[in-house]
Amino acid sequence: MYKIKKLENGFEYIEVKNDVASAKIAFQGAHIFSYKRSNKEELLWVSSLSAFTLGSAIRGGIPICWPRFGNLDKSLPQHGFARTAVFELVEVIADNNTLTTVHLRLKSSNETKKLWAYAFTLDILFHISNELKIEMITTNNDTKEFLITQAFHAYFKLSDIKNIEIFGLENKPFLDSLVNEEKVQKGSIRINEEVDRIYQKANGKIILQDLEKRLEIQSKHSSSVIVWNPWIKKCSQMSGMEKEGYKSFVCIESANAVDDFVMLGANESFSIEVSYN
Ligand code: TA6
Repeated sequence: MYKIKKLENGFEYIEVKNDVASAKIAFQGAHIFSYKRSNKEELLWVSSLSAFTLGSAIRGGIPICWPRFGNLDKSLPQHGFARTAVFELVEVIADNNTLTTVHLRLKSSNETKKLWAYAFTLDILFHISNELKIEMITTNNDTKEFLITQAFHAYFKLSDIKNIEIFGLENKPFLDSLVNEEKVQKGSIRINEEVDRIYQKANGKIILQDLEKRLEIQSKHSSSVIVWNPWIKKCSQMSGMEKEGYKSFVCIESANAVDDFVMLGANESFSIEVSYN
């Protein structure tokens, strides 16, 4: 079952409910901001100060960074423009009571071409069952090739940042974005300061352990993973962020970033996929 809902300010989203899970997905940015398995807690963190207005990205959930991750390319907004663009609904498929697929699409327009002069189609498919799986498919409808970097910028809800441990990135090289230095991960990851790292060659399973709660993150066609927490100072300076928000989320972002960029020729497509289980 699904319903299209509208906040008083006209902000629209789709609410999905089936026998095993529920989800809320905003048309703006194809931005999922709630996923919950029937017998489990909410997976995604959303700031209580987040805007739900057109033009500003929701602080939390899973923002889609496209056609750029980060701010290396100054010609585009940080994390690209898809997260504030309004997607159209292609279809909702609910073949049975335990899996619902929501298909949203963004096509290039005069507006997007003012920012990025290419013809494209961006399809996002959410498979909502007792796991959450998301596919992001870029199609180059242009006559010229283009480059993309991208990410599922997922904010995971925590008991407390001090309780978590992240496995699966041991011995992986990473770019420490805070000091712009290449380093190598030693052991598992615990967070007790600001962290902003882009792991490379990272295409294995990632485990987020939070006390007895265990989340498995598996991606396809992606070998970059960003781990981010703004900690105290940065958190107090960010838009739509609670002062102590850093205590209750961590971002683990499956991506194509830095050297793991994607070059797409005319009429070619590329799909990145992630599942949370
Ligand atoms: O993914 C980590 C990061 O790139 C950080 O550097 C920080 O800027 C974060 O994203 C949030 O970015 P935003 O543009 O949503 O404020």
